[in-house]
Amino acid sequence: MSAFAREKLAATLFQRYEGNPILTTDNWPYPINSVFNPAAVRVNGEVLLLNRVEELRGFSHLTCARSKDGLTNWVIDEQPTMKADHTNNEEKWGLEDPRIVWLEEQKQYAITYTSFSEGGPVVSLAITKNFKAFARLGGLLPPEDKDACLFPRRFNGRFALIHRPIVRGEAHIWISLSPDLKHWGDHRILLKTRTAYWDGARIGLACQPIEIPEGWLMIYHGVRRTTSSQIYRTGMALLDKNEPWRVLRRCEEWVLGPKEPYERTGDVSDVVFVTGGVIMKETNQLYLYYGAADDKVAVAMADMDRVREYIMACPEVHG
Ligand code: BMA
Repeated sequence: MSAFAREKLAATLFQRYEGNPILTTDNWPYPINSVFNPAAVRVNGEVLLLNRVEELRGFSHLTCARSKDGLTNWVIDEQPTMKADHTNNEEKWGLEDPRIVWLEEQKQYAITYTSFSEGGPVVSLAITKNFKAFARLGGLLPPEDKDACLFPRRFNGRFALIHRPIVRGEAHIWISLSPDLKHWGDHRILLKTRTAYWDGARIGLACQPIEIPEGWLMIYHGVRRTTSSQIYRTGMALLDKNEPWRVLRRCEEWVLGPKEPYERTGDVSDVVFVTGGVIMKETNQLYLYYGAADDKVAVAMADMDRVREYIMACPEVHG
C-alpha cells in the first residue's frame, strides 16, 4: 500500500457515533464536575464502562455505567463504584484513568488506575469478579507513573505491564515484567516519543492491549505541544504476540484526534483520550471509548479488518 493510500485509510478508519457524547454530567445520578477517560470491557454481553468522575472538590473516583449496545440506555451506578480512601497517603487526591483487562488464569478482571497524591501519580491494581467487590492490591511501581494496563496472560511465566513513567522529564511508554503481580523488573522502554511528530511531546498507553492474529494492537495517545496548548491524539503500534516487549510496527499518522466541538471544547481543549476498547463480535467492530476535552465520554468505531489492514500497512520497526 502506498503511503498516500495508508494516510487515506488512517483518516477514515474510525467513525464517530452520531449520538456522541454518550455520557455527560447531565446524565449523572449525583452532582459532579465531569465524566471522562473510561475503561471499557464486555461483561455478560453488556458493555461496562468504568468512568473517571471528577467531583466538585476536584478529586476523581470511578463509577460504572452499563449498556446493552455500548451506545445507548446507559445504566449508571447510583453512587461512586470505587472511591478514593482520602486517609490513605497514596490516593489522597483521588483515583484516575482506569484500564481493565480480563485475566484468563485468575478468571477475574484486573483494573489498573492512577492513584494521586502529593507523592505523585502511581499505578495501582485492583482485582474484581463483579465490579461490586474489589481487592485493592496497592501501587505497583514508584511515581511518577500513569497509563498502565496488564496483558490478559503471562509470557514465559511472567505478567507484563505497559506503563508510562516520567524519566528525566521524558514520557515514553515502558513495559515491565513480574512473576506475581507484586515484584516488577526487566523494565524497558517499549515506544518512544518522536521529535516533531504529532506524538513528539509525550505518549502513553490508550486502552487495554487488543489481541489480533498478527500480534497485540497497542493503541496509544500522543501529545503535541503548541504555542497555546497541547493536542491529545490517538495512534497505534503492533507488538509481538509472544514477546510483547518487541514492537513490530508503528503508525506514522494519528487515527483519531480532536475535530468535533465536544472534543475541541471542554475542561481541557483539544483532548481525545482513549482509555477503553471493546470488540463487538457480532459486527466485527472495534469500539473505542474516550474522554473528550476532559469532561465527557464519546465513542468511535472501526471495522476490525480495516484496522488490521491499516496496522499491517504501517512501517516495520527494527531493533
Ligand atoms: C493526562 C492525564 C489525563 C488527561 C489528559 C488531558 O496527563 O492526566 O487524565 O485526560 O492529561 O488533560
